[in-house]
Parts: sequence; structure tokens; C-alpha cells
Amino acid sequence: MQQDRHHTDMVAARRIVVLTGAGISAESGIRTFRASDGLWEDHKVEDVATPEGFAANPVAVHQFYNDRRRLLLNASIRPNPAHTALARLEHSVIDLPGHDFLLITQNIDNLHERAGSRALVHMHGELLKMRCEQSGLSFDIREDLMLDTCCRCCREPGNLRPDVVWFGEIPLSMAKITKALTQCDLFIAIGTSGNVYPAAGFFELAREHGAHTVELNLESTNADFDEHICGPASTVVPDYVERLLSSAN
Ligand code: BV8
Repeated sequence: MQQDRHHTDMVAARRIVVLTGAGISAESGIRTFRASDGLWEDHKVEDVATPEGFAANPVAVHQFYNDRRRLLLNASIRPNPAHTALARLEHSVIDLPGHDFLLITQNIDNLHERAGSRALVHMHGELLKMRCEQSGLSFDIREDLMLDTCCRCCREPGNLRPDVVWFGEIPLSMAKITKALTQCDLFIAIGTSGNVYPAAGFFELAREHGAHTVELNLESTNADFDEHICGPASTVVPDYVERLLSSAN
């Protein structure tokens, strides 16, 4: 029977990979990159999200990330129902025989963890971590990172940077991600514009290996997913997860 390309076969979905982007955190109050009020509207990518930009003006780059870290730590910023639904999906399937689940996020916020997600990879790093460029060690940070902040490994200032992946740098956990993409039978992209590689190509790799691919986004990105479900993440993600879970029982 020809698989209906445009609808998820809810019962067949056993090995699930989810990719999230800035859109899943938009309703939690965190700006996306490419919307009209996006982060890239008042910053040039090459100035604040490249190693060259950091080398040229580390103070400006620290300020860019310090501002985003302070916002993230504001009490008003909380996971929304989309984050919570993904954590529920993970907890419901991860222990079922023959099932698997991996959540890959491009986001550097910690809203997935705060919603309860554990099978989680931050492929572009984390805003609440800093890294020593001498030792390679990462440390938690919840306050401003300044030029004169000392790392605990070298006990001197000047070696620390945000522990995020900038343009031109290699994303994290690519071996684990690639393995999951080639083995999954359902790939779900949520709240990402598909502008940045290699994340933007993940759905094609999954489909080449037999996965059904679904995009849940405010509006369709017109990328060639099998299925497009449009609407705000805090509505469409819980609805979709509910349908997946009710069909699995
Ligand atoms: C790599 C972390 C090699 C930092 C980010 C030329 C020179 C050098 C490199 C390149 C080049 N050409 C291409 C490249 C590769 C480059 C790239 O893709 N450039 C693009 C601009 C062309 N990529 C890289 O450099 C990557 N590294 O390629 O290394 C390699 C490759 C494979 C294997 C080994 C080695 C590294 C890229 C990482 C950059 N770091 N972030 C930080 O956060 O400051 S990128 C940043 O933007 C995010 O992390 C995310 O990945 C990316 C895209 O953002 P989105 O999440 O999609 O957000 P966006 O605003 O764009 O879209 C939001 C979407 O949500 C929209 O569709 C909107 O409609 C929707 N939405 C909004 N509200 C809602 C909603 N949806 C639902 N509900 C809502 N309420």
C-alpha cells in the first residue's frame, strides 16, 4: 500500500527524531533570528556569531550573549506547552520496546531541559555555559561573562568565550545526530526556518533512510517535507504529540 506521504502513520512512528529552532521558544519570550523583530535585525551575524567577530571585538560579543543570558534567566521566561509536549513524548516512548527518541535543538536556551527533556542534544551549544580556549573545559555561567573573567582551570583572565557554535565552526555531537537520522522512521522539525546548515539538511538525510518527515512551523518554509502543519508551536506541537500518543496506545 502506497504510504500516504502527506500524513503521519501514527502507529508506525517508533524511532523519533525532533529538531527544534528558535520558533519553539518564541512564545516563551525569546526572540528568533530572522523575524521582523529578530536578533539579526540589530546585529550583523559576522560581528557577533563568528570567531572572527569575537577576535575583532570580544567586548561586543560578550555583551550580545550577556544580554541574551540575562533575558533567559528572567523569571518571566519559561518553557511553553510545546517544550512540555516534547518532554511528554520522550517520556512516553523512550522505554517502549523497539522505540527510540532524540531531541536535537539548534537553540542555546535551556527551556527544553526545564520542561523535562533529557534525550537532548544542543548542536549549537548552550548560553549558560562558557568554555576556556586553552583547556577546552566548559563551565556553567549564570552571570555576565567579561574580558577579565578568570577561568578555574588557568586562573587567569582572557581565555573564556561563550560555549556556543558560531558560523564556520563545527556543530556538536554530529556523529550521534547522523546515526539517529539514518535510523529514525519519523523526523519532526519545529520552529526553524531551514536557513542554517547542516541542520537544514537533516530532514533530507532522514527521508533518504525511509523516515516520514514533518514540519511544524508558524508558516510553511516550502522545504520539501512530506507533511507541513502550520500554526504557533504552543498549539500545533501539543496537538500533534497528543495524536501520536493516542494512536500508539
Ligand atoms: C558548519 C548559535 C561545517 C549561536 C547558530 C560560508 C562560509 C562558512 C560557512 C558557511 C558558508 N555557507 C554556508 C555555511 C554553513 C553555515 C550556514 O549554514 N550559513 C548559512 C547562514 C548559509 N553553517 C555553519 O557555519 C555551521 N557549521 O557548517 O560547519 C560542518 C558541517 C557539517 C559537519 C561538520 C562541519 C554552524 C552554524 C551554527 C551557527 N550558530 N546559533 C547563537 O545562537 O548565537 S545559528 C542560529 O540560527 C541558530 O542556532 C539556528 O541554527 C539558526 C537558524 O535559526 P532558526 O532556529 O531556524 O531561527 P529563525 O529565526 O531563522 O527561524 C525561526 C522559525 O520559527 C521561522 O521559520 C518562523 O516562521 C518560525 N516561528 C516563529 N515563531 C513561531 C515559529 N514557529 C512556530 N511557532 C512560533 N510561535
